[in-house]
Amino acid sequence: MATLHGKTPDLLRRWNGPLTAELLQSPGAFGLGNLPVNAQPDATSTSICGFCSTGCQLSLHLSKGEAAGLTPTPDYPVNLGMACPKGWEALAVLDDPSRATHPLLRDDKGRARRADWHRAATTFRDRFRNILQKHGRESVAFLSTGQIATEEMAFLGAFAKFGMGLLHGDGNTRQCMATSVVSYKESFGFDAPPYTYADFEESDVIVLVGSNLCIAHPILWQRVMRNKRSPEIIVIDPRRTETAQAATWHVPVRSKGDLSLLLSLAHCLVRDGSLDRRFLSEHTTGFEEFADFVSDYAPASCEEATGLRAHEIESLARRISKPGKRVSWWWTMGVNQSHEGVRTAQAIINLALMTGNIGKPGTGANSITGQCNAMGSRLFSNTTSLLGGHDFANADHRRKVANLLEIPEERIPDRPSLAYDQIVDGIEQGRIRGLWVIATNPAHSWIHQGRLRNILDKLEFLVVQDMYMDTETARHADLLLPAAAWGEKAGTFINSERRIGTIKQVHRAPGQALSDFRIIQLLATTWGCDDLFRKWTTPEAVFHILQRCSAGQPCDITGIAGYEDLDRAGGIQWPFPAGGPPLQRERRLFEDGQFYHPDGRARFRFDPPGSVPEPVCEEFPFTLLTGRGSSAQWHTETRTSKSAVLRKLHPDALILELHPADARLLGIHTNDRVTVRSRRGELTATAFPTPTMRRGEVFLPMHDSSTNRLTLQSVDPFSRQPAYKACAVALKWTPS
Ligand SMILES: Nc1nc2c(c(=O)[nH]1)N[C@H]1C(S)=C(S)[C@@H](COP(=O)(O)OP(=O)(O)OC[C@H]3O[C@@H](n4cnc5c(=O)[nH]c(N)nc54)[C@H](O)[C@@H]3O)O[C@H]1N2
Ligand SMILES: Nc1nc2c(c(=O)[nH]1)N[C@H]1C(S)=C(S)[C@@H](COP(=O)(O)OP(=O)(O)OC[C@H]3O[C@@H](n4cnc5c(=O)[nH]c(N)nc54)[C@H](O)[C@@H]3O)O[C@H]1N2
Ligand code: SF4
Ligand SMILES: [Mo]
Repeated sequence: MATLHGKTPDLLRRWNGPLTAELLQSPGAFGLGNLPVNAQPDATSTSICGFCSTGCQLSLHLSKGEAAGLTPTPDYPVNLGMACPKGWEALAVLDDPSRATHPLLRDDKGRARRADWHRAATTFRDRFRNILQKHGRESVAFLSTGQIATEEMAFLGAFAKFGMGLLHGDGNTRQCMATSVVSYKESFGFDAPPYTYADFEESDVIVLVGSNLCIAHPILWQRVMRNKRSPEIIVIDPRRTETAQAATWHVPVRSKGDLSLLLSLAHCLVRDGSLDRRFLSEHTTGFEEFADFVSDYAPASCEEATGLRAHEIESLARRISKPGKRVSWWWTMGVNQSHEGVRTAQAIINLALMTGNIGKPGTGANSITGQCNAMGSRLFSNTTSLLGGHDFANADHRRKVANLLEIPEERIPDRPSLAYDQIVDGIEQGRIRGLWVIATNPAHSWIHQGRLRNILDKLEFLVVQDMYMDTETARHADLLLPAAAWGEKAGTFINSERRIGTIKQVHRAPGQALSDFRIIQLLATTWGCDDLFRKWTTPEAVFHILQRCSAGQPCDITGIAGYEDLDRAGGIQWPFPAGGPPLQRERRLFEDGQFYHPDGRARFRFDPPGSVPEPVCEEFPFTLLTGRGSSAQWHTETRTSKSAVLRKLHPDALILELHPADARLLGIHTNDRVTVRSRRGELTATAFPTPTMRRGEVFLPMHDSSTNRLTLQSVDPFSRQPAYKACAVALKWTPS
């Protein structure tokens, strides 16, 4: 509460209490709410970066209470003074004419008109309530995100499910992390990435599967570079990516050949007896069945599926099982975004278990998250799991959380939400008629986007809550709620290694934009359920509520005193229970070999590989891979396109990468225009023939809004995560 800028304490007290539409109309309300009240003029503040899940800390240099510049924090245990271009440009993207500054409400003629918050909140209430009354609680859904503060996503999920009474809400983490969540839950008994970043530095063999670290997590690559053990760095990726080129060995697996490859590696380990027998017998169940199952996967029989020679598979098997060597496995979207993502991720976990490479320095079966707060959304968004990693379907869990929150138990739904793709189907079939989208841009990022865009227009009422007013999704909105962005609000994020860190308000939100926290508070008050959220007054108050919800769970964080404690400690990794061991800066899980299943043992989970949902054929002879294009581009580019510096760091054109031999056959040269067509749509791109591609495979970055016109909606059956990285396309040279 340092600088109140002359406002009366009384107004501040009111501001910290429940937010009402009336209060928002009081003079000066926005001035006060959007001033950086926790920032001392001419001082330095800190925030965790709001782009990727690495979770670098940035030091924000303040002038008159607002950030005038930033530098990466030298002694933060994650980034050690480093940042990638997006982090350096984090402030630059905040000031832009396309920021949403006022609520916008579509009138009868389809024109978006400015509205005040009172009108916006009452319209939200009346329109959604109307739909719910007519069509029942399953007729309205929300789509949340991994890119707002934990306290905001918890408030959102709690208001939507306990206050509005909705049953269905999912988030963009489904596009990204659902596979890891399900694989960890099944294998370990809880969604628990086991590692700490120091493991990158302490490993002898680092295996990256479907992970382009140099582009997607550049500061984690810097951590790899600090490894003094001369590690072998193996990249398993169909493309010879920037990371593969910098590695010691690239394994150019055929796209979606991973499961066969990983099972074949397991076959070799069983055959050669390269196993940690003691670990297997003391800490796992199901190994014997698995050993039996992999007997069919001799390298010679996996050549076709993997696109690799048997001797390459044998060589890889030897490298990952050298006695006494610390092997760490890391995976990202090349694994998760697949029709068989869960079993592929579990095939990695199985290899780590077989070789005892878990719970020790430099080891682990490690899923790297993507968005700045993907881990926060996995534990606290109240979408697929109940607050704190609890289970909606478990009556004891519902009772526990209801007691902690002091709300009636029957407010908590007794089943989990439909998944994202099922919500989309529900809209298409007319069962879902109202949708609230927060901090995600599905009209660009969702798979088979043409279908999605048509479906959005079928909705009776679409509310979009975003920091910009012109995103592909915002353009379809009936009501746009203007959100303050990273830098304009407080809260916490949880990074890939489970480290919780704070974000702070150091910039004034434009116009009448409010933090997501304040928007939800206003909507809850207007809805008339603010009684349920009496104690949810500030982000830090909510943090304490969530700590209580975590008590006794694997993610117990009851030992954290508060935000200041997090800042003092350099972030704190979960778990950190009250009364537990003293804090250490770097901590990994499973050091005692105890997993979270009731018997304390990890499970072997496996299935045979299936066929890809859309195989290539004569008409569509190429497999399209998609992914990150450069370290300067973030997803749908609503933010990164606003920085002149970042725009200079990648090509303007949409680049299609393809193998030179394929290009030659089609008469395509560098910089030629090429039409790329799938069964669902087409686009035009600029050709870049490059030997980094495999024959028969082509690559497009996901940052262009046309890429997902081509992709095929298909999902992993266990996680319902979309398979963005393989569909069949045709190429045609096109005159420019
Ligand atoms: N600059 C930047 N950084 C980001 C993001 C961003 O948009 N821009 N997004 C963040 C988010 S949310 C995420 S989830 C992460 C994603 O981080 P990554 O997963 O590392 O990024 P991608 O490029 O999507 O996919 C990684 C690799 O998977 C490979 N791949 C495709 N198919 C297969 C396959 O069948 N097998 C294997 N083994 N590999 C395959 C692709 O060739 C690609 O190189 O990045 C985060 N960081
Ligand atoms: N083809 C293909 N498609 C993909 C992928 C792929 O590899 N290939 N990857 C998938 C993955 S892993 C992911 S994570 C998704 C990402 O997909 P999206 O989540 O749709 O992408 P973003 O551009 O990050 O969208 C975030 C939105 O939130 C807004 N925003 C930013 N900060 C705030 C805030 O504080 N409050 C509010 N209210 N709004 C805010 C931004 O302006 C933006 O509109 O894309 C997926 N789509
Ligand atoms: S690596 Fe990720 S967290 Fe670090 S500065 Fe870059 S975008 Fe931000
Ligand atoms: Mo992601």
